[in-house]
Amino acid sequence: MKHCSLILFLGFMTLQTPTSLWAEDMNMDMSGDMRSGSEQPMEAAKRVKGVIRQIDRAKGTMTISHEPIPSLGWSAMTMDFSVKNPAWLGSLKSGQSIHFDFVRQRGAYVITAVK
Ligand SMILES: [Cu+2]
Repeated sequence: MKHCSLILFLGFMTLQTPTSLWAEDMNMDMSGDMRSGSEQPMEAAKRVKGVIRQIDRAKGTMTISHEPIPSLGWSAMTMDFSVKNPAWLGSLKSGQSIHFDFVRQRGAYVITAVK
């Protein structure tokens, strides 16, 4: 998670000047997420493969070791994801390999589908 955030932050800083030229148009479609002005639109879910390391059913989150995601500039890492429907956690267990889709929502990463 740490280096994801760092990369996003650096990406944001780098893009800040050119982005500001069209930020007003972008904000119309961006459901309030200030940082979505970077290269990937919020709506495009990313599909990735990973291994569940830990499940927190109380919080509705999972810790997952995911494979690299070149389109986000992420290398493989272990990080926390929220789950859109916490009921899914009931049929998952740590150690399990999954394919999942996720989006970034208000600074958190939310899994929208699990295969
Ligand atoms: Cu990550």
